[in-house]
Amino acid sequence: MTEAIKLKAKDYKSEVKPIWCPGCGHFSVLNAITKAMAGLGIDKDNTVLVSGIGCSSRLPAYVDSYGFHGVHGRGLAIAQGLKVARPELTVLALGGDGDGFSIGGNHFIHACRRNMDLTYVLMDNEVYGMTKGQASPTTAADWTHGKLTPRGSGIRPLPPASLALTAGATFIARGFTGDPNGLARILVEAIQHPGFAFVQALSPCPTFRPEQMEWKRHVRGFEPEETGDPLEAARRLQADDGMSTGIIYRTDYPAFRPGGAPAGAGSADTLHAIESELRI
Ligand SMILES: Cc1ncc(C[n+]2csc(CCOP(=O)(O)OP(=O)(O)O)c2C)c(N)n1
Ligand code: SF4
Repeated sequence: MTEAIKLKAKDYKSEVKPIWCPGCGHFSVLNAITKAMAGLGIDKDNTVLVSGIGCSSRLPAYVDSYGFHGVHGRGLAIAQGLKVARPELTVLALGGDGDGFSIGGNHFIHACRRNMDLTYVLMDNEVYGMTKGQASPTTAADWTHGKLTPRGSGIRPLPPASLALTAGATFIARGFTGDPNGLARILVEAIQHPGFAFVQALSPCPTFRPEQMEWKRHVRGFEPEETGDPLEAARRLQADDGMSTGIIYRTDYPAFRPGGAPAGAGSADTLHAIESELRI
């Protein structure tokens, strides 16, 4: 019998060279994903990376597995359809904060509550990079940028992890591209989680948000790291400035299967309690 050859992270990279700007955080997300795939010994032939549109959404082309570079904001819709049709596949959906929370926001909410067994990586740089620096749903209200938002958008940013918690995601984590090993560790756990795993990767855009290069001075680990209590997770997120990293919340809840309510599916009471705790 021949022994399976253990692949290294570099073996999961395709021959297509990324065209991201020098210093873009998305390079580190690519490294973390390929490290996680190698760590788990993931079978390339049974793995699909699905994305929308944006600089971040180019990532599937750079991984040597199956991929689908989809339509703007529709990565999660495609990924969930794929998982229904081929439940045996490992499915990762990826994209930016513009892709996932503007045009794709509705899909995100329903993906959280549907709890299909897949991983969603939000590469969050708080800007539309590909289209030259418009404010996104995670951009601070007072961020000014040239002629596009000379006085800021004036709109409060969405909190990704809190939104995921309220909508019912069963695994929620935040990583930082300045710590690709930490991000890879989170991704290993996310991919193994039997439900919808949401990973927010803080991924600076040096071209349109050069000030984000300072994030490395502000990120820190969540203390204590993880809870399975949604109200405790809500309290911690409420007190957090968005710069704490690690696994925030993980719970067991039956993953979606087509054809009816899963055994153990509960009521909306918990989600309502989280919502009032977070006041969003
Ligand atoms: C239907 C549609 N609307 C708008 C666009 C233009 N568009 C392309 S990428 C993008 C936003 C990308 O930002 P984000 O998802 O945050 O990714 P980043 O480029 O920052 O990695 C927009 C608005 C489009 N391609 N299709
Ligand atoms: S514009 Fe920003 S997000 Fe896009 S590749 Fe350049 S640094 Fe990365």
